[in-house]
Amino acid sequence: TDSSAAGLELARLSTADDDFAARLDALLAWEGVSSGEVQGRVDEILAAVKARGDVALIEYSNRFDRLSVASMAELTLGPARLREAFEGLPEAQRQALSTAAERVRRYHEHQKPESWQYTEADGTVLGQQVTPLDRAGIYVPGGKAAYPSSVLMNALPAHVAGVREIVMVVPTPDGVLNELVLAAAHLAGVDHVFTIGGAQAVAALAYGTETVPRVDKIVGPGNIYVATAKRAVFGQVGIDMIAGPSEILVISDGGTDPDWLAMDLFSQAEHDEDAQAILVSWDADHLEAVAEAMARQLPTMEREGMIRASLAARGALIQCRDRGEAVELLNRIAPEHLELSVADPEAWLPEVRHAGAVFMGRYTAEALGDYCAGPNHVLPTSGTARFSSPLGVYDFQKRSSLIQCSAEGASTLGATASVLARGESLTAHARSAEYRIRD
Ligand code: HSO
Ligand code: ZN
Repeated sequence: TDSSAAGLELARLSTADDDFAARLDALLAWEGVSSGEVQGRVDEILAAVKARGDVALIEYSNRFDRLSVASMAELTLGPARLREAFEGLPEAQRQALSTAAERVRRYHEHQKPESWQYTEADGTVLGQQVTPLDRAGIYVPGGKAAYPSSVLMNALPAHVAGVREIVMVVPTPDGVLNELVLAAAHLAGVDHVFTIGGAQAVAALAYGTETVPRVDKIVGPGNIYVATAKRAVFGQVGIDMIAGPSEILVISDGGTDPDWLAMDLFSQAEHDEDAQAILVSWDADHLEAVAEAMARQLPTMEREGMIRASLAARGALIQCRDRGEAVELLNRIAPEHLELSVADPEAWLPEVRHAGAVFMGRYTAEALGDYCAGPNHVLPTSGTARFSSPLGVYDFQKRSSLIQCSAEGASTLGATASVLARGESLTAHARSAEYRIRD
């Protein structure tokens, strides 16, 4: 790490350096593996909840969240309690949360895929029918990591998809409820909430207990125990992607206010000490100005320590030669968030091949997308935008293929199927097809 502007510990890279490729690799490296010890403890918790249900759930919740409950009723919140949380909020928060929910809902309505059918020349109808999951489970972390915005982002796509029942789990360390989280659950169509967390909550959702209904898919972020538990129950239920630390890549053409860019980078860095904030520009003076703005603004940040730590560990300012190199870099990085802080973002778009979300132009701060613009903020991290997409309505649906043969279709297809079946020596297949051949 090099010091740039005084008091700012932040790596400086240049594509002109001989060791650039190696330094970039080191910067981007992220290993999200859990230790054998965590694995062992998670396996034990999963097995206990599977075997003993509610009793185990209550024991673990009392132990890990320092509670003293005797029944699942004390760990259950119904729709009335969620509504009450919403109604008890100050007017400004109620308004903001409602606006965000409305925008996010509308965006996801656009994502709804249509079922389709077409008819072959022989009269056979073929198609695809889209159906929602019966039940989805939303994991919401407890304490400081509990983001009401994430409740909206995880639950609303499920709601829009038509999921019949949305179950939310959220741990309440020391019994403290987060009213904003409950209010967001109310707006997002969550049916019931259990105040449980950790691997035991994942187990309850995956296997079901006397009280907690078994779900078909578990989504939502969590700590290493939650992530490990989700990996372990995958197959029994569906899971969303396991997210790594949040990242942003900002590309600036030099025309954006350095203070704005400094704050955009900070907004990612303040999430977590492993979060990553990278700025790329071909304008050296501009990079200097942003570094200066960062050094100047840092002491005004409530999370100064966190920001410093993540910038020092994983942040960088990268000087490139030109726009073409910036495009190459962005596709190499495949960032979760890409801010195109440039005059003509539309012109860049055709060249953006890998990015979770693209924030186009100087006015489009990631923070707006994090809360309320409309698109989902659950995005592929750590370069997985190469092969995956934001959380969406499609994650709460599945597709069934449809075939309805006409008599003529069965006859002509029967001939083809028969030949292929005999080639595989599967006689029943062949004869099943052949019965339907008309002579
Ligand atoms: N940037 C985060 C989302 C978030 N930001 C929630 C604030 N609250 C995930 O990409
Ligand atoms: Zn954020």
